[in-house]
Amino acid sequence: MEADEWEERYIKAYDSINSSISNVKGVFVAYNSNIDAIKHIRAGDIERLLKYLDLEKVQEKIYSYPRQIDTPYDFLARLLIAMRDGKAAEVPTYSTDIHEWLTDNLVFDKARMGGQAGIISNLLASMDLKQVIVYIPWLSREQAEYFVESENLVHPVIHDGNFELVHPTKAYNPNYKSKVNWIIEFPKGLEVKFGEDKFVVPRANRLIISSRPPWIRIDMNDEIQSHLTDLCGQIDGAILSGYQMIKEEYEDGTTYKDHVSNSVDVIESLKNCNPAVRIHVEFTSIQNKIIRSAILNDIVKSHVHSLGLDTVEVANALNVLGHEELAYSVISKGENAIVSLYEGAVRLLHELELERIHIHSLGYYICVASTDCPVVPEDHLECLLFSACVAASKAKRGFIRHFNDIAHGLDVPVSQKGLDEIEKLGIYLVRQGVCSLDEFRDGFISTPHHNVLVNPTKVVENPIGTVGIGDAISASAFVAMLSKM
Ligand code: 8BR
Ligand code: GLC
Repeated sequence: MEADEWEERYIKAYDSINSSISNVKGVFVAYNSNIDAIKHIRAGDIERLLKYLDLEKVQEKIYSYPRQIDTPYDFLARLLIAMRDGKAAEVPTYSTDIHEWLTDNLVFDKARMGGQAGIISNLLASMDLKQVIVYIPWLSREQAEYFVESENLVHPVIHDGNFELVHPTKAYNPNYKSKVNWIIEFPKGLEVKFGEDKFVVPRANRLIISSRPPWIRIDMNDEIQSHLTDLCGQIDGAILSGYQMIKEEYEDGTTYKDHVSNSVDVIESLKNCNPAVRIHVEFTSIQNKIIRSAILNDIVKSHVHSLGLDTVEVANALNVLGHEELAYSVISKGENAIVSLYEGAVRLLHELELERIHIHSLGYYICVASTDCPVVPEDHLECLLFSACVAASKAKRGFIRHFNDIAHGLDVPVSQKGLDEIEKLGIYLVRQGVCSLDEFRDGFISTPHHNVLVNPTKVVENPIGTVGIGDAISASAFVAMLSKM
């Protein structure tokens, strides 16, 4: 299909979801929210920071590739790597020193809602969904103020022994502190001088320094958990994220196994009283392979219906599931990376016993759905196009405050690069005898084992920001799907 035919389909998809979205009764969202301190890197910023540091030590750190941030050297090394490659990265820090150093030396431009669950619940509430029930285990007073003021956004609390749903600003615990992450956004084309070296940033992207204070726990208050079944009639689906924060061992003697099992209990209680409920997990970058494997094998596999992730995360997932070669080929810049991505998606769908897996990349999405997925492929494709429209609107204007704001994404043209990429996958699938080129160009392919949906997206030339777009894509496609069930 040509770009102009896709444009027409985009308009149809937007109209279609606009009229079906009110079918969704409600969505439950947990666990992670934090405050994002956002800094946009401008010309001269890096050179200024480097003035305070020993260049040779920074270079050594670039070679050793720090996996956690303890010092300004670790920070500069990971920032220079991310900028040089134009790649997104998220690196944890366990001390508050780096926060203080950044506050003194870099100064943030603005503070925003951060964390996948925080970003997603604000987006869905702003999309005028009937009810968004968000649960954050460490909701502090300051954090609560970052939730949009909207009547459809509520948080469970126990008041005088009664289970109630109230706005997050009425549900916080005054004893809790806030988790602050640093988001360093860098623009495409920025020239960076590093000693004798010079490079130009190839793609706008961001580095996240994720603070991991010791009190962070991915678990649910027992009393609230015992009332989860009260929500059964009020929700069609749940979006869960934040599992990357699970640690191998805790100071109180518990281990990741306790937290994994609590997470599974929550999922099972949500499903028990309403078997039609759908569970989506938003995957992310997880440095620790034991935790990454536990999330996939013990939480996602056989408990969860839907998984959302980007291409690097697909490679990471394949890697811990024993498909190292395929993982490598997904992130290689080779001609056939998109073919490997598709093969990887198929493997993840079947091995993790999912109903759908939605992969977003710059320029196209691939979604593989099981044959018993309750949404027909034609409708499912509309959900993906709708989510690309959400992404384009967010990249272009930086915010979505009402459902109608999503329509701004329609003005962004379909990516020619994306169309060229997916054509490579089409040729491969035709060669394999999976479908004809015409069928592929229609965007959905049915096979006896699964259905495949592939679409080009709308890419904003100079995005206002990139943080949270992946969350917006996955969440909006998932709720659009709920609206079509
Ligand atoms: P993650 O944050 O999970 O990596 O997801 C980011 C997603 O945002 C990408 O997969 C891509 O689809 C989308 N995106 C980015 Br990055 N820049 C964009 C842009 N300029 N226009 C539209 N979508 C974009
Ligand atoms: C991760 C980060 C958070 C950021 C979010 C955006 O959850 O920890 O800081 O807001 O990703 O996707």
